[in-house]
Amino acid sequence: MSRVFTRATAVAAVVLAMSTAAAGASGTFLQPVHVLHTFHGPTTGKGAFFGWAVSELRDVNGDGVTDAIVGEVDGGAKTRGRVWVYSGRTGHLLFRRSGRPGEQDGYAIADAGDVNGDGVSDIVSGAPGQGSDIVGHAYVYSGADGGTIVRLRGHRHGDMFGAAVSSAGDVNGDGVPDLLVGAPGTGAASGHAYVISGRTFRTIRVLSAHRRGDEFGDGVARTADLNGDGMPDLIVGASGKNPGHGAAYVYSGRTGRLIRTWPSLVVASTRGLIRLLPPSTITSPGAGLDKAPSRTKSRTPPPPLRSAPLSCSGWDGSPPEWPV
Ligand SMILES: [Ca+2]
Ligand SMILES: [Ca+2]
Ligand SMILES: [Ca+2]
Repeated sequence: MSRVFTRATAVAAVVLAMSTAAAGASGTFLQPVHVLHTFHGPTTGKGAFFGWAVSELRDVNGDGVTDAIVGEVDGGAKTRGRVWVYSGRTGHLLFRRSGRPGEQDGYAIADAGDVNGDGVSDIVSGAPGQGSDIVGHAYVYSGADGGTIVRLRGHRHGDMFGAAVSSAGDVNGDGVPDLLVGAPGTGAASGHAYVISGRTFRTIRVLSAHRRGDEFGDGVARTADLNGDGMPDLIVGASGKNPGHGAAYVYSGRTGRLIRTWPSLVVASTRGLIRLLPPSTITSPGAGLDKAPSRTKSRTPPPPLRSAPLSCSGWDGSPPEWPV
């Protein structure tokens, strides 16, 4: 991968948009926001990249308030990577997990839904590691106690399995939420995205754009049921597609059929709205991206963002509705 590292934050903040409130302890924001909690990298300090990935998590401690997950991709001895889970109500740490040496656990994180059927949402965390001789992994941790439910292993060296993770929703209708794990690969690899059963952890389907260097799978997400078949559908980003532009692919969650392709880079999706970066912004992958995996860490400052992320209709792909 050729993109430079641009997310050097050591702080993750949970913020609530407000009309009048000023910025809190995290610093000064351009937008009017009220800072609810500020989480500092607790132990590992410089170079740990606490805050590399963040996600909300459906209430896991039963206080009725949504909780938070923070990834610390290089934290711990030998870049194990760490995953921190905090109470959204109090900001207190609920539990912490670590990967194995070199795994970079917490590179990507998401609410997995309740995979083990205990009534509490669980956590999926990507641990892709670095280097062409590394096979990536993805963990599913219990949201109730942080215990490891499963450690999934990639399929080949250098596949970066776990560089992006998401719940897939229940795409096979067995009542258990399934998983979506991206493996964009390195160098000229074409990349894949794996749809994995949340019940058996066997691969249901492998998605691929079959184009070398596309980095297909470096962003993954589930979305609403866009084709009306009653199953959630899936989005996969391929930022290397058409160098400097990227592409996004939407698949039927039920059949894996390609529904739509966008010639831009997926940032995030929710409820049928798909946020895209227009090509002119792709030179600054860390600016506003939810998932901007990069293997080349550099102190090079990012170039200025030349335009804003946009939202498109997930239903019909109609043009951007408003800047975000
Ligand atoms: Ca659970
Ligand atoms: Ca399922
Ligand atoms: Ca569907």
